[in-house]
Amino acid sequence: MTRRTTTVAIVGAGPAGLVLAHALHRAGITVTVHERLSRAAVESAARAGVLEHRVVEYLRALGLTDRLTAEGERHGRCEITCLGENVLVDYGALSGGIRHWVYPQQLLLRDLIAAYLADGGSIAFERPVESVTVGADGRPGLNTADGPLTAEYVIGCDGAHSVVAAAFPDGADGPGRRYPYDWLTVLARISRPVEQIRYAVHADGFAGMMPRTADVGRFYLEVPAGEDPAGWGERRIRAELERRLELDGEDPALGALLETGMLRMRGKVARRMRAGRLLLAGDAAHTVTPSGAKGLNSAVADAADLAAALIAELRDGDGTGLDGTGLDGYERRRLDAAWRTQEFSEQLLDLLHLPAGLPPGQREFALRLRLERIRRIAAPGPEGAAFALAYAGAGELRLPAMWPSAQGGAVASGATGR
Ligand code: RFL
Repeated sequence: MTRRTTTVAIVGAGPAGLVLAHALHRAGITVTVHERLSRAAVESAARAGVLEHRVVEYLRALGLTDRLTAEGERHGRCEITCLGENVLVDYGALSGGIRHWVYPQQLLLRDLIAAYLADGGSIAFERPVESVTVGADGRPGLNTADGPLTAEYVIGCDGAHSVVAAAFPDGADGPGRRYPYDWLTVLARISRPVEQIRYAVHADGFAGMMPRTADVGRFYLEVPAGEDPAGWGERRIRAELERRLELDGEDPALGALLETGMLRMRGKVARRMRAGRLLLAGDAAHTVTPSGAKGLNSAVADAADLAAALIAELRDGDGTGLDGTGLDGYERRRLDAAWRTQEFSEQLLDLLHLPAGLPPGQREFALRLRLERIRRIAAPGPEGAAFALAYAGAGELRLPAMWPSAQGGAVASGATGR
């Protein structure tokens, strides 16, 4: 059997893997992408839907936003309800015009896959990577049903249970937190689009309503950690959502519940994102709760940084990067960014949930304190601006130096550094 080789072997065709594959392929680097699932499965799993400003600008520079900007919606306001008060956070205005795009993750993946294949790239769907190896010469490889493949670099974009992370000689595992609550997740048909994200801070637990498409919304309900979904029938879910979110005639009416699930709430950051020629990006290195809509966005930010660094390394042999932006600094840059993201998400979680086990008689006090913080982030001033910039994803992701729009100096991490 002939020995199969490639330059960069990417494991996983999620947001991180596909964005990385695009950028490397456009730079003329030989890439292979292995994905465990079928193309149909990748293109149909409904997960995230809120894209940061800087992520969309990056995708735009890669020419990947035609459908996104035609079919997606711009959002610059959210509302937080607490103790009967509905506080509008106009983060688009507070940040000086930085807003989100709402576009479901599965549609983005569909677009990325179609564009990559049209560019001459190929993806091995239904080809799980069974194991990752490192030869005596330090050269990595992987094994699939098609046999072994060796590469210059193997990149783990394979999500929270990464086989690439598992192959790090000293492990990649880092500290994590299991939150004292879970989120019941609901995808529901709605009578009209969700105009803006609504977070409800409530004595009986948080609830959230997020936009997705014109007739589908994403809903969240806080439940105790480890809650059995069997106890949550459709009637109970509807009643709790309507009560906690204070849905009235002005809001979208809840139609059929299309999908319900239980999200075990965890945050985790790997200790390492690189071991020699093995590297990690996205959920393979860090998982964050959906509270601030950062998971997909962080995955793309990792991929953008790694693409620029790998292109510099492979084309110019520049691992250090004259300006400190090379492959050698990838792990440090992205672990720092992952911790900034965790910290942002943790602050938001703390705002949205009451402390675990708080007796009912003390909940109003805790809610009133939260209302104070909500009003502060909604008000013009340094705190409102800082929240708005971090929330909407201000700044720029790094384009490879060779990209036409990167001329004049790439920006490593932008204003918020996440
Ligand atoms: P992914 O998307 O998990 O992709 C990893 C891919 O790797 C494949 N794979 C393998 N392939 C080959 N061989 C193996 N051995 C493999 N093992 C795994 C998998 O099949 C998969 O296709 O990781 P990536 O690229 O790092 O992207 C991460 C994001 O998908 C994730 O962070 C977000 O979905 C999180 N998230 C949200 N993020 C946001 O930014 N905004 C949101 O509003 C948001 N909402 C959400 C979310 C995640 C959710 N769930 C289900 C966890 C809402 C939900 C409900």
